[in-house]
Amino acid sequence: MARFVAYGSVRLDAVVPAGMNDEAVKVLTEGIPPVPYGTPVAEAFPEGSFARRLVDLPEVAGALRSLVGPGPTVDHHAVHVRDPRGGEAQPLHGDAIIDTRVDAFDVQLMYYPHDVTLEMGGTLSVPGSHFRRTNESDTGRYQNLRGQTRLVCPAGTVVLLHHGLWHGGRRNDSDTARYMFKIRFNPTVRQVRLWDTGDLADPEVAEILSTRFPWYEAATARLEYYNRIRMWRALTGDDTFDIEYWMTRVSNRPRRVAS
Ligand SMILES: O=C(O)CCC(=O)C(=O)O
Ligand SMILES: [Fe+2]
Repeated sequence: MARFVAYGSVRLDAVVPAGMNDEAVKVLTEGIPPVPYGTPVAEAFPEGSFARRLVDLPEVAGALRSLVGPGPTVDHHAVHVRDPRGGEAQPLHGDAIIDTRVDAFDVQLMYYPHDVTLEMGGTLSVPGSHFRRTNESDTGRYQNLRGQTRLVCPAGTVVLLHHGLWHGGRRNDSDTARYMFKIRFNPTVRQVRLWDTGDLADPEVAEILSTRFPWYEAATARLEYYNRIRMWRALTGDDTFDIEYWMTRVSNRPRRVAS
């Protein structure tokens, strides 16, 4: 969970079995019926449907349970195809720049049914960018950022993204269409200690939350650390958690009146 807070995503390689990956392209091409915002998963994806089997896979269900909790609803879902020799990349963007919640977050599931090679237009993302909710056209001006990752993955990979993470489908320079199925989940419970918290006191937590990415500048990176601490406090319910006193410093508002 600390890694998710620092990086803004979690990647589950090849968790979807080959049989389902084989079915996927046909199912995704035919289309998954759209649902209105806020539809419970069980209603959005009927028992036995492809999407339901996908979200019920133990690794996927476990990660979703830890991140958004039980009974999430579907915000929207979409199939994204990067056409062979498509000629263009999608501009870098965050999906939710107006969403500045601290104590709740949405999760975007991205599922890749086939191997994605470097040429195939895998989703580019910028680790640690999810707290920078800048205007979409400002974000889109960046062509490449140090530390960005362009997804190369085996068939059946699922990536779960924080709603603020900067990302974009890359240009597909191969002869094969690249498929990706995305589902955005909204929580319906408070996102507090929903995961296995047995190792909360492990010093590695603070170390992971202090991860530095190559695009960070020395001073403004504190904005990232500060926002991670804020998110970690919300996730754990521990209002005393801090690293290097970053949050303590900026919340120091003495009430005592000098005599
Ligand atoms: O096609 C892609 O890799 C990314 C599409 C996208 O931006 C999204 O699903 O939010
Ligand atoms: Fe997007």
